[in-house]
Amino acid sequence: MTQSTTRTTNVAVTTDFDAVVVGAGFGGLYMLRKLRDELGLTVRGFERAPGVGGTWYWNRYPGALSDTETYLYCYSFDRDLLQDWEWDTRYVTQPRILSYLEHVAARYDLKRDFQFETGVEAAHFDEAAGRWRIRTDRGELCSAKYLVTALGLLSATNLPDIPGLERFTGERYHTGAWPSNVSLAGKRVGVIGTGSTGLQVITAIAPEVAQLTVFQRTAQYSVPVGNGKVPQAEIDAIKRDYDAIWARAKRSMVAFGFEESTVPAMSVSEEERQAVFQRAWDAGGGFRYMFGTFGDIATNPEANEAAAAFVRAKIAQIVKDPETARKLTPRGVYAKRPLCDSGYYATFNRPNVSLVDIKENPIREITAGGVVTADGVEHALDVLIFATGFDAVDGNYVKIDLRGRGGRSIREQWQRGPTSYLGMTTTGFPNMFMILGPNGPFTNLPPSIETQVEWISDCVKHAEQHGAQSIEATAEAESAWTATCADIAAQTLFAQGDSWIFGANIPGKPNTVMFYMAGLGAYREVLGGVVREEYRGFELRHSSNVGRERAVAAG
Ligand code: FAD
Ligand code: NA7
Repeated sequence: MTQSTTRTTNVAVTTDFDAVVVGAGFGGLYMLRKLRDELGLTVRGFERAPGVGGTWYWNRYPGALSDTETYLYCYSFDRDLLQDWEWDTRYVTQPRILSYLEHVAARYDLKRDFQFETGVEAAHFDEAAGRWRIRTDRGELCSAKYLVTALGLLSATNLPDIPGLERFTGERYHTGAWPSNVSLAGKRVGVIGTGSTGLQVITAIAPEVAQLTVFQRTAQYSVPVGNGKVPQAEIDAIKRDYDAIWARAKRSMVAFGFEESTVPAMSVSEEERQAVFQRAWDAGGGFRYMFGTFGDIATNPEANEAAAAFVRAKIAQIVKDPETARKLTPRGVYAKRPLCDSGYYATFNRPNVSLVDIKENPIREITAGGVVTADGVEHALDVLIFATGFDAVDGNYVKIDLRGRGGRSIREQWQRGPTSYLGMTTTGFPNMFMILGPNGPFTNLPPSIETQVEWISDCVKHAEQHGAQSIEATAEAESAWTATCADIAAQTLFAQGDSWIFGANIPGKPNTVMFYMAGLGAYREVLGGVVREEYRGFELRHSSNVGRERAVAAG
């Protein structure tokens, strides 16, 4: 396949590849391996970070932990890799996940084709040539027939625009871009944000800091994560049964490994309901609590309220100060990404931890020495931590000057909210594939990433076998997929949850569906059907522009 290098009259070097992959997290690493080692393409990877890992490179904050159980927070594509990976805790911390991904990169010799510390700044589709013209932030130019973006769906950090932010003279960090050498011991620390990340960092640092002030905008429902050592016999049993475990996970809805309930919450007695919630609380895991207890917590308001009330009662039991307990108690629907923690609510019983409810008492400004709230109090701080999340899903896309046919930019394409066909392609952007693009599955992500990488690889193979210059989703297919995702989401309570899942966390961002919520099993069936129907919803074009093959329109 093609690879050439030419020096132009400018300083830039132009290099032509079959494919460019952007991002070196779970998605980009596996994609590069598939395209290079299985399809035999010439591939160049670009990654802004100095190393591999993606999420697990950037999120080095204390307490960073996957809340998918260890045995399913990994790749399944290589049985030997699965057997060789040694782990011993139910959940896996950031340093372990990072070393796992570094091991993967070394094992398959992936780093030699990645260029690190290099951001992709622009990618334009050249219609005449049927190639992507790519520019990096080092001023390099290259071209590729295929562009695969594995930019991460929780990767573009969200730093809120709070008055005075730049005046703060202490240390300031965002959890999603955490440096390696931070010491918080003995310092006065403030944390803004109480999402999944906030809960983790707050719980982890409370014992070591002098004073911790938590600025909470919305109280959260959270259950224990239940981390701890896993007995060797259990690990051995998992490794023996791995094929069946992965097959089940890939057929399931959220792919977290537990048995998903189909029992309606209100079909059992109050006593039985409480016992089911208690068992899930004891076992640990936010997704287990939402999807393993009853089948309708995320869809039926009455069931949802029962699950929420159980957590509220736990907060009342755990938190000693009634005023703090009141502030920590969520009142609304239980419909954000389900959270779990390692003792979050109990952390507020510590004498060095205080809670400021910034809905009742908003942040007025940030000063050189701390945070001033509406009541006029200045909370003096040495360190201010933003655990304020991400511009999720499309955040990294709209930062790139990404242009498809007719020079249309992705920002124009998605001005009313990001859309896709199958979570991986968008019409007018030929030969471009997104890993975890908008309206992909809402699950434990590595199995969804693997599903998409394998599907993309097959799709590229199909286009190559047909001698196509390009393959592209039709507008009809994309509209139909968007409508399907919206219909499914409308049957859930998530739209009421005001979170990144619908883009509701970023001021001014259109509030739209960003996930396919019918689960991984259903998603895989859809993908299989598309392939069986000769890539239904895609159009192949050939260089002469004659003999365009139009696949059967999406149904
Ligand atoms: P990422 O790992 O986000 O990698 C994307 C990479 O693309 C980044 O390294 C970024 O630097 C790079 N990039 C972006 N734009 C450019 C550009 N223009 N040029 C060059 N490089 C670029 N998922 C779960 O399933 N279970 C969990 O328990 C879980 N816990 C999480 C905890 C935290 C704190 C966070 C932030 C996320 C968590 N996730 C979890 C989601 C997690 O992001 C995914 O599981 C997975 O790691 C995503 O992999 P990825 O390769 O798609 O993207
Ligand atoms: P989240 O879940 O988006 O949480 C962000 C938190 O920051 C949340 O408590 C927000 O409050 C708060 N926030 C956001 N903007 C502001 C402003 N302007 N002022 C005060 N507080 C603010 O991000 P996470 O990093 O915790 O988790 C994201 C995902 O990554 C998570 O689901 C896992 O999948 C991993 P709000 O609730 O919006 O009122």
